Amino acid sequence: MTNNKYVLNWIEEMAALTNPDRIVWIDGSEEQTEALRKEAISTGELFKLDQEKLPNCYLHRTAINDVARVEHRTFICTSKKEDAGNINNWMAPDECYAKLGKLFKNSMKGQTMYVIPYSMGIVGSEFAKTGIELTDSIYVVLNMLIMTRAGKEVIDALDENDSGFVKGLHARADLDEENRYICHFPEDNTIWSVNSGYGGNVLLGKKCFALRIASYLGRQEGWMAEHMLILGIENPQGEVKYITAAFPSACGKTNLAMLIPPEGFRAKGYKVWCVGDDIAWIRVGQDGRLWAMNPENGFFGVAPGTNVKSNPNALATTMRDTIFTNVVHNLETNTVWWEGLDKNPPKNALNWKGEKWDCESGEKGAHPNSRFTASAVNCPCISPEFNNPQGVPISAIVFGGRRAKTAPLVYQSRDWNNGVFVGSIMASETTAAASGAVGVVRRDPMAMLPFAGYDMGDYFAHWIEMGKKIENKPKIFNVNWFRTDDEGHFIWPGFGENLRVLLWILDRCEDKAGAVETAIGYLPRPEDINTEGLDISRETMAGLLEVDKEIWREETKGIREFYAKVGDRVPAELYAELEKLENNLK
Ligand code: OXD
Ligand code: MN
Repeated sequence: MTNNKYVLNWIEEMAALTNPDRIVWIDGSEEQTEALRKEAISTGELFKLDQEKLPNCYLHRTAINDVARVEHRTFICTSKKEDAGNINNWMAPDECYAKLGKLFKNSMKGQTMYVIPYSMGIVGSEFAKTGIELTDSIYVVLNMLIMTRAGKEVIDALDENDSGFVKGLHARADLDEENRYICHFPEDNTIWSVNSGYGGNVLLGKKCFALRIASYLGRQEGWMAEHMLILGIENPQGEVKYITAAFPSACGKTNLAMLIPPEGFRAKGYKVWCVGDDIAWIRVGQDGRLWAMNPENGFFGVAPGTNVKSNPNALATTMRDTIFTNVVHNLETNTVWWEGLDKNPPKNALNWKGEKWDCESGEKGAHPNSRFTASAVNCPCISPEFNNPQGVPISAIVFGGRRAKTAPLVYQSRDWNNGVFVGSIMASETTAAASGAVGVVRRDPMAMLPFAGYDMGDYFAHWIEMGKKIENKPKIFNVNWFRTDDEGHFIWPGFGENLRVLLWILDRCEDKAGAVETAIGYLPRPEDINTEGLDISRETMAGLLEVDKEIWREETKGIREFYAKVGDRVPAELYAELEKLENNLK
């Protein structure tokens, strides 16, 4: 497939370590892909679903001890511990290679090693990057073929003398939880993942490369890899403006990325276009603006809760060419189901573990982290710019979290550094849906807590530095769709209605909307947000936009504690912003 000796030598070395019976290059052809599906079906790794109702759709079940990302087993292996920082787990590279080397040794004996050349971004574009994943799992191959641009064209586009590709090695080995490791060697462009078969740990192009390794590269090369969706809003005049947004998990990120405007706005001609639902690679364009591109080619979305109301576009996307993982198998119709899809759980069905499932038992049928892997091109609202190698110009950056009382529905930061501060203090409160205590504040700066491939303080400093290079800076905002009343009910209707807030944001970017200055930044007045057709009183809007100084004074204490935990590389600019906030709250 290639004469690139860096590629060939590395594969030879990894094959000597893992000892597969054969090595197969993935070319991306339909013939090879179909042969792999057939093989996976024959071994029970995949189940073919009803091909009339769900063409080219399959079901997979992971091991029951292997259903989510394992942050406590995820390591950043830089030669100096301080470069990985206080937030990441760290292991010395030599120690890690030696430790995992033992786990990889002969792990592919009797099996095939698949070589997947893949591109994050449009193949051959100056902003794309190449990776090669070696894996013993057909499930990984088939998922990578959806989530990335993979196959022969990628290796053909790699220069013979290019050694800068990301080297990913994955083996399921024994799926032993105690020996599960997801390790990153940013100084070597290398990722090693062993003893897992769950997507987030093994689809190495996603979190491992496109966030952890890429954030490290971005800092060196002067760009940013962010855990952000990208969406375009088209107004009735046909102009499209783009927003990127970062949210911690369980805040409806994929739903926002594929938002359907409320009826009245649709009638006027508003449209929302999805460019990406999870990751944005962002750089300064020649025009002095920030440009964002989605390095992925598909969606690895959470299934439970996806339904015709919450996200009709995602649901439509999964109707073909999709791999479902750990959802309910409806045996009557040979289709799939998950909690929150509809009110008709199947009577004759298997749960995510493959056991007979009684929908009246009160036990969940789908795993709460069950997933769909679906092709971006099948999304009804995929942006016409999705395949533009330049990406799209960004008007606004939005941060958000799940806060019952603290953060108002929306506010605008004062300037770039203040906006970086707003991103750095991002947090979510735990919900009853997650295990553990309810209402505990978890800090998750820029939603990057488990994804920054280097010290978090340095990461903040990189944001500050980037600001100096952007002539036409996007404005930075914070949203909170999750304010609750005293009975714990959500006040803001959310879903498609969130467009109303995004429109205020875009208007602010063009100085077309009003705001008042408060202790935390600029807030809309109730009348600044278009609530036409919405059953929400002015008082309720005023409540959603309230900033309680007492709660915020408490908040600043939590921020100080968090900064102390991040360590001594938190830039002075952010401490200055924190002091300003403390003074404003006096
Ligand atoms: C994801 C995540 O799966 O952020 O996208 O955990
Ligand atoms: Mn994510």
